[in-house]
Amino acid sequence: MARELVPTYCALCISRCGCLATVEDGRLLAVTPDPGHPTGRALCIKAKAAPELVSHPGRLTTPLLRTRPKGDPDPGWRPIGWDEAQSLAGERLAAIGPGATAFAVATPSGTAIADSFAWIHRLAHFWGSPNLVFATENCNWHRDFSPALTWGTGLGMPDYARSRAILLWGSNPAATWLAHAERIRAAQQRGARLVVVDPRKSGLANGADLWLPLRPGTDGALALGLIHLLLQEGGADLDFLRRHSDAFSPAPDGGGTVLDRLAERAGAWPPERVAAVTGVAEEPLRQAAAILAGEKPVALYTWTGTCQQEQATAATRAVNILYALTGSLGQPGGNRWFPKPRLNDVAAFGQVDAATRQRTLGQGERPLGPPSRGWISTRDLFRAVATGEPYPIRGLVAFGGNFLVSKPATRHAEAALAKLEFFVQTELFETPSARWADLLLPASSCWEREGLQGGFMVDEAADAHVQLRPAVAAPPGEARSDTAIVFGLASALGLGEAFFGGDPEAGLAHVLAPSGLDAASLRANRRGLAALHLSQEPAVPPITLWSEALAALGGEALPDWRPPPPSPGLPFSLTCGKTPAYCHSQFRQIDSLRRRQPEPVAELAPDVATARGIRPGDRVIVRTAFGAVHYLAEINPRLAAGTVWAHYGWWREGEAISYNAAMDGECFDGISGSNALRGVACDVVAGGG
Ligand SMILES: Nc1nc2c(c(=O)[nH]1)N[C@H]1C(S)=C(S)[C@@H](COP(=O)(O)OP(=O)(O)OC[C@H]3O[C@@H](n4cnc5c(=O)[nH]c(N)nc54)[C@H](O)[C@@H]3O)O[C@H]1N2
Ligand SMILES: Nc1nc2c(c(=O)[nH]1)N[C@H]1C(S)=C(S)[C@@H](COP(=O)(O)OP(=O)(O)OC[C@H]3O[C@@H](n4cnc5c(=O)[nH]c(N)nc54)[C@H](O)[C@@H]3O)O[C@H]1N2
Ligand code: SF4
Ligand SMILES: [Mo]
Repeated sequence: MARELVPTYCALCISRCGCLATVEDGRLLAVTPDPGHPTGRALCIKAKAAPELVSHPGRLTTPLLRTRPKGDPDPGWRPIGWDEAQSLAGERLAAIGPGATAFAVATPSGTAIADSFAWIHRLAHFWGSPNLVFATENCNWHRDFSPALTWGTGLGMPDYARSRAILLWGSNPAATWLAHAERIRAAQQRGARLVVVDPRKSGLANGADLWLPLRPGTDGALALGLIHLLLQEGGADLDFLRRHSDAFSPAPDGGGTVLDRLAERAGAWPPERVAAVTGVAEEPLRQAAAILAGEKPVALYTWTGTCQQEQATAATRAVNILYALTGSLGQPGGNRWFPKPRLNDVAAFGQVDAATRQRTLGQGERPLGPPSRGWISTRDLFRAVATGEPYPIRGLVAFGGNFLVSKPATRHAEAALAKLEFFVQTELFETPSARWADLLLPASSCWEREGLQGGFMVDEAADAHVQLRPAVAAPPGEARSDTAIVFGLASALGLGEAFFGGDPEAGLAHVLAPSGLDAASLRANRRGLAALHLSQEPAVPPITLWSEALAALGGEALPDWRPPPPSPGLPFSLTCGKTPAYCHSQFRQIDSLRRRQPEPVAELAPDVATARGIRPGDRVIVRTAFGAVHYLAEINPRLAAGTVWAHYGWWREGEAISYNAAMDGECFDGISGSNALRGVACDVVAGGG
C-alpha cells in the first residue's frame, strides 16, 4: 500500500502545531511532529488522537431534520439530503429575516472553526444580522480588545527570543498553547527569568523563578500592589512613559499629573494590604517587582485567567498599566506587533450599517465591549428570544459552539431554545446545544478539509508564514466544510454575489491576493511559504494611563479593585482552567483522551480538604450560591490557600457535572460582559455518590 507523509498543521487549537500526517489509501493513520515547521517541535495528545476523531462512530454524517417537539430527549432526527436542507434553511431564514436572526460560532482558539470564522461573519454581516454569539467575553476580549483602553490595540506578541523576563499572568501555555510553551522554555534555557501569576502551579510554573499563588479573582489588587512597588522604588521607566504616555499630563479632573494620581491610587495597595487580599506574601511580591524593574525587556502574556472575572476590565487595565511601567511595550524582547501576511479580511464588519450596529444586543449597556463588534452573550440572546426584550429574536444559525455547556447558566435558556422558530446548527457531534436544533448539519473536521493559516504566532518569521492545510482524510458520509455550508446558505439567501458567485475557490483567491501568494503555489508547497507582502504594524502605540473613555461611562479612569460582597456559608474560592486532554466541552467521546482524564475532577487546596474532612478520591459536591456540581476530589498542594480548581466542559445525560451550571450568568463585568467564572465563592462537601 502506498503510504504518504503529508505536511500539514493541527488546527484543533490556537497553537496550530506543524505536523506530518501519515496517510494510506485516503485513511489517516497517524499525526507526528514536523520539527522543520515554525510550530512543529511538539504535538499534544489531541493531535495524536486525530485518527480517532476522523473515524469516530458518533460523527454526524448527513443533514438531520427534527421530527419531534423541542425538549423531547429524542429529537427524532430524519436524515435528509443537502439540497433539501439548504433550501429549507434558506426559506425559513428568509421568512424570519436578518433582524430577527442571530448567528453563533465556536471559538477559533479551541476549535478549527478559524478556517471559516471570517466567512461566517461575512454571511451574518452581508445579510444584515446585528447579532453573533461568540465566546469572546470569556475568551479573547481582554487579550485582543480590552488592552485598547490602555494602548489602542491588543496585547501584541511576546518577543520571547529576546526577553530577559517573561510574565505569565493567568495563562498556562503548557496546557493551552504548546508552541508558546516551547518558546518560553527555550528563553528560560537562554537565561530569561519567568514569573507566573496563577492560583495553581502547573506546567511552566513548576520551573519558574517565581510563582505568585494569588487568590482567584484578586488580580487587580495584585497588579496595583506591583505598580505601587515599581513607582515607590524607582523601578518604573519614567523616560519611556514621558515619551509614549500621558503620565506627565495633568489629570483631566485636576490635582496633579496622571502619574501622581496613579501613584496615589496604587499607594492604597501597600504589600500588607495586597497580602491580605490576594494571599501573596510581601517577600515574593517584592521579588516580582524587582524582576520587573531589573530584568528588562519584559514580555507579558495573559489570557483567560484575568478575563473570566467580574472585575475583568479593571484587572486588565491594572496589568496593562503595570506592563507599560516596565517600558518594554513595543521594544525588542517585549510585546510587539510583528508584520503579518497581508490578506483580504472577508468578515466585512464595515458592511454593517450604523442602524444595524445599534441593534446589537447589549450595545446600549456595554458600548465598549463585544457588542461594539456585533458579538453578543447567550444571556442577552436568550432573553430576547424568550421575552421579546429588547426586541424578538426568532432564528439562530450556529457553526459549532456548545453554549449550553460553555457559557454560564442563564435564566431563559430552556424557554428560549424551546421557543426559537428555526435553529440550524452545524456540528461534528450531537451535543446538548445541538439537540435543540431544528436542522442539524454535519461538518467535516479539520483533518478532512482544506484550511488557511496566515501567521503562526510564535515569532517574527513564523508570523509571516502562510500555509494552506490539505485534507488528509475523507469526511464521514456527506459531511462538508463549514465554508462550503456558508457558501451554500449564502446562495440560498440570495447573497451569491457577495460570495464570489458561490465559489469558495474564488473566495480563497480573493483572501490571498494581497499577500503575493496564491492557492496553487501554496498547494505545491504544503509546508507553507513566507508572504511576499506584509502589513505595517505600530512600533510603540500611544499609552493612555488615564481612561477618559471609561470615565465617560461612569467608570473609573484609573483601575481599582473592590472586595466582592460577602457570601455567608461559602468560605472558599472556586476557579477553573484547561487540561491538555480536552478543549472546552469537546473530545470526552475520544477513548484515548478519555483514558487520560476519565472524569470531572475538583482539585482542593490542602486547607480546604482539611477543613471539610475530604480525602483524595472522595466524591464531593462543589456548591456556589447558584448551583452544585459533582466531582471526584483530588488534593493539590500547589494551589493557593482556600482555592478549589475544578474541571469544566463536562456533560453527560442527567448528571450534575457541568461547572457552568453553577455559574450565575447575571454576574459579569459591566464594561465587557465577562462572566465571573473564576474567583466564585463556594463550599465543598463530601457526597454525591
Ligand atoms: N467555566 C469555564 N467555562 C468556559 C471556559 C473556562 O475556562 N471555564 N472557557 C471559555 C472559553 S476560553 C471559550 S473559548 C469557550 C468555548 O466555548 P465553545 O466555543 O462553545 O467551545 P466548545 O464547548 O468546545 O464547543 C465547540 C463545539 O464546536 C464543535 N466544533 C469543533 N470544530 C468544529 C468545526 O470545525 N466546525 C463546526 N461546525 N463545529 C466544530 C465541537 O464539536 C463542539 O461541540 O468556553 C468558555 N467557557
Ligand atoms: N488543551 C486545551 N488548550 C486550549 C483550549 C482548551 O480548551 N484546551 N482552549 C483554547 C482557548 S479557546 C483559549 S481561550 C486558551 C486559553 O488559554 P489559558 O488562558 O492559558 O487557559 P486556562 O487554563 O483556562 O487559564 C489559564 C490559567 O488561569 C489560571 N487561573 C484561574 N483563576 C485565575 C485567577 O483568578 N487569576 C489568575 N491570574 N489566573 C487564574 C488557571 O489556573 C490557568 O492556569 O487556550 C486554548 N487552548
Ligand atoms: S497544542 Fe495540540 S491541539 Fe493545539 S494545535 Fe498543537 S497539537 Fe493541535
Ligand atoms: Mo477561549
